[in-house]
Amino acid sequence: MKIYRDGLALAVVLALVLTVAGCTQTLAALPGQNPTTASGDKAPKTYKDLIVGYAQLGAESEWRSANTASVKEAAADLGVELKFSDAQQKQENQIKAIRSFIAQKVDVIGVAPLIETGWEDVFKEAKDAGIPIILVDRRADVSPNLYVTLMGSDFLEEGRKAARVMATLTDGKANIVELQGTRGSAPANDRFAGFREVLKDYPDMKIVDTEDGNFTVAKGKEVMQAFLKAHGKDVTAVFAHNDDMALGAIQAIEEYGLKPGVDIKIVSVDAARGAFEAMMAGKLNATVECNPLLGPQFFELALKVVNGEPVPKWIPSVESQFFAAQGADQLKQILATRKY
Ligand code: GYE
Repeated sequence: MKIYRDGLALAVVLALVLTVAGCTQTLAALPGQNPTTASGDKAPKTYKDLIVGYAQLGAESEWRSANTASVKEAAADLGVELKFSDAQQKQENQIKAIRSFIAQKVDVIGVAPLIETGWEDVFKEAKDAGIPIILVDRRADVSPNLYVTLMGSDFLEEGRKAARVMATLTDGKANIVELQGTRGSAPANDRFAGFREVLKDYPDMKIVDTEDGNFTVAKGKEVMQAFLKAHGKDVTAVFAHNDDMALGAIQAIEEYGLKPGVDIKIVSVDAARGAFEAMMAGKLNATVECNPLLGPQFFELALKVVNGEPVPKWIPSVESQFFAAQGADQLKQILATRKY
């Protein structure tokens, strides 16, 4: 019995140690950083001492504009010196921006990686220069020691939520077309997978077509037009990986002569202003929230990191979901409290 108990205690201690080691990381080991304050020989840095580079991926959606605004506003409020770059949805531009931040010897680099792959080399260059990388919004497929933390949403869960909402809206029977976000991006990969995970429980919900709509209104519309041309009135539901593509799809459905939200049920992700307006007009049925207002939290983390404080390896955003069925009055009230 005692052996069992001791063994159990050891296992618990080990598990705790492993959890802490796996979830948090101090940056004390990175070269070129302010040493820990514990030694007392250097005052901790403040926001006013910070120079931060932010490699934004583009301006493709309402979500992205809100994210950029949040980062810029927070930097101005806190007095952080921000070097901001917009890569216009091109990975090579993002890589160039990171290299230029390294050359300028910024304290921390924030990156919202366009796609998951292709970051290993440039992240290593940052690490060699002693500059910590914080991933904002999207994951990058790199060894975990090449970034300090990831802050952002659980995209898999967003995909699951969208499927559950769709099941309710369609009584578990639907011919779905899917507008995917940018191919190879973490949110597109995970929303795709999470949606299918839940659909396994609904044999009468079928995905009849799926295409990349690059998270934009224009591409969402174009792809939806092609879906309608190929499948016509067989389409009964749309899952759009973001609101902007759903708005494009709504235009295509109306031009085709059908009623979005009625003839074809539509569920998207983000919960941006445009989605609320479409829900109030009864054209969009539901949207799963994905929070872009990451600026204040990003700089808080950046400051902790340069001061050698431990931070969790992933900081998930807290999110909700909204439905046309809540009614225009309630949606209007909610919208009045939102920043995006
Ligand atoms: O859902 C979409 C944007 O990465 C979470 O990117 C973000 C996604 C968001 O373009 O609208």
